[in-house]
Amino acid sequence: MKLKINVLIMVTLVALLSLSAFADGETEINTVDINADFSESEANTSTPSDAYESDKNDNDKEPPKDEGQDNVESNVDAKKYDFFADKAELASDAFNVQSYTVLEEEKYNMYGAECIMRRDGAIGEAWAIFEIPYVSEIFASSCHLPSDVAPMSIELSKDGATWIDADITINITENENRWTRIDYSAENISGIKYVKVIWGEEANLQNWWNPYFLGLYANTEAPRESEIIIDGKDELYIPIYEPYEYTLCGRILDQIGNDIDAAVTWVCESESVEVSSDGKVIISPDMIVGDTVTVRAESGDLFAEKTFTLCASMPADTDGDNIITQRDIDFIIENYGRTSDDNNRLCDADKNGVIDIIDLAYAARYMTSAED
Ligand SMILES: [Ca+2]
Ligand SMILES: [Ca+2]
Repeated sequence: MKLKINVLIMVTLVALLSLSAFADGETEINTVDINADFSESEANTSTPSDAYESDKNDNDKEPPKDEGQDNVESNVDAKKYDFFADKAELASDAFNVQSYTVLEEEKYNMYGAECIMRRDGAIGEAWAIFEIPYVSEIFASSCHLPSDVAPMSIELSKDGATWIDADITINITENENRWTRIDYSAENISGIKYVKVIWGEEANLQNWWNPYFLGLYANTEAPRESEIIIDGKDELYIPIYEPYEYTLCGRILDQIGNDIDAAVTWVCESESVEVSSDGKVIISPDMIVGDTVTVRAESGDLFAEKTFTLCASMPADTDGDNIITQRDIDFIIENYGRTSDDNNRLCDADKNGVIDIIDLAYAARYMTSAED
């Protein structure tokens, strides 16, 4: 019921607005059926949805146009962009935003848009976030009451938590007989996964639906190697009895933080350890506990360095965190009765070649009760 009332108010206001906007114009007065079933209109999303699917599969297109509508009047060449969004359902997150199917009689005023986003019936803060991994360029448009033009803003984020202002170019087009259109474009974006569209503060607090967001288009860049991460703690724990071998673990990330399936090459100049190019660490018998070793991971022009402190590990510490916890006990029990091999050798605390009661008792004796 409340929705219905809101809808009636909105439709009435739009009707009044249309009359006002066209009073001096070429008398294209919108006729609005105030009995129109809004919920049915809202539910009718099959066409825009189909259009979106079709757009997604088309690599070289213009924003969707209505037949006979001069939809794109922008100075921006929209051809190079892929369609991304014109409704809230396509957002990964949104606040105070709804999708609205543009009425036939509104389409001229809305530059031919079939569906738009607008505030969800309440003035004030409103935004929508779109996930566009590797976005490199943006083109967006909004439509404003001529008497109430407050440009939207666009923010960008790599992780969805920290946001920066997009460096956007704004082009405002005033039209005597239509709502004012604003086009937004931004280029040279890199390392970004999320685009946030934020509604501006309009002067007229009655017009909660203003502005209409017409759509978002974007281009993307190719993933590329951007950063090397060397995993592991700062301490390199060496089991007391053996085994002189560790494999360093490094990962290559692209510009938005996704793993790239490529190997790093390891380099280390140290007297305490030898490191093979694939990351295998051989400990010298002369190793001194407390020595530090700096390793370098390389891939192309990228590199990362990390300094480890060499420490003596505890027998029966099966996971290298240098404390004995229930996790180590569980792993010893899992391997109980087996002979020592590459996978379970750290369970063999006394190094007699078998994982048995001695190893379990040792681990139990030195277990730290708290997991931390
Ligand atoms: Ca442990
Ligand atoms: Ca043993």
